[in-house]
Amino acid sequence: MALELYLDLHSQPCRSVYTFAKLANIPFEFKAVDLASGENYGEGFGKVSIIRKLPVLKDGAFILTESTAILQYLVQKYSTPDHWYPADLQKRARVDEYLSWQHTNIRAHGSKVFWFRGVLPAVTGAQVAKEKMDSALEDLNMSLKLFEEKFLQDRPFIVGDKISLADLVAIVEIMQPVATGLDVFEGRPALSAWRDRVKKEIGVGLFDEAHNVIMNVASLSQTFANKGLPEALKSRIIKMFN
Ligand SMILES: N[C@@H](CCC(=O)N[C@@H](CS)C(=O)NCC(=O)O)C(=O)O
Repeated sequence: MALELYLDLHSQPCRSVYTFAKLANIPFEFKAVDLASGENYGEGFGKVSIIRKLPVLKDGAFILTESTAILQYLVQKYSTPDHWYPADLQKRARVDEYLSWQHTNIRAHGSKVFWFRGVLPAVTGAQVAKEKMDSALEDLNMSLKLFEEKFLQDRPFIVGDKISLADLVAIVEIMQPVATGLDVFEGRPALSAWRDRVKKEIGVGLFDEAHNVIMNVASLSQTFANKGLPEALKSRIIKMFN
């Protein structure tokens, strides 16, 4: 039975899992879950995961949540090329270090900027207050600075000469605020050069395929503007907004 991946490609962790599964030629069934309509809060998805977040992997009766755990599961189950998640203790630890750091840094900050610039104005009919927006952008800039200075330094990729899961997860996250028209690469030549290398390794076709829906942020905003936010998401988003 083919592996099932429950995904919505508007989500960064879903895009990481999707892109990696495609790159590694892992056969899977794409189980689309529409986060914008709150499908993850429905009865059907509740049987798959009570956490109600994507992505989710289902391998027979085995269900796994958390994108980084899913990526590590795929690497091990399909014995993918070593560079993705090196067997070398310290190189692997570098990948793990980034995968642990990103959740509350680039991913969280990029996501906030995405909501503030790309979605909330359409939903609420108002721009996010300047000081809130400035603070969100400052957090994102700080994360990107740390990414360059601590994780990338002068190496082609995070662990050295070869692309790993860490680079894949990082580029996908960095594209989230970029989808709102924010050029985070401007004035960052090292980050731009790294992005080009990562994109080349992934393949421009697959990269664009994975990012198509998020690049169409106007359509997502319109969906929310027409239908409102799913109830369960609304309170959390409003907290972020206020
Ligand atoms: N740490 C989790 C985060 C999962 C997550 O937050 N997924 C979001 C999409 S990016 C989601 O499903 N949100 C639905 C909701 O909260 O209603 C991972 O890496 O998989």
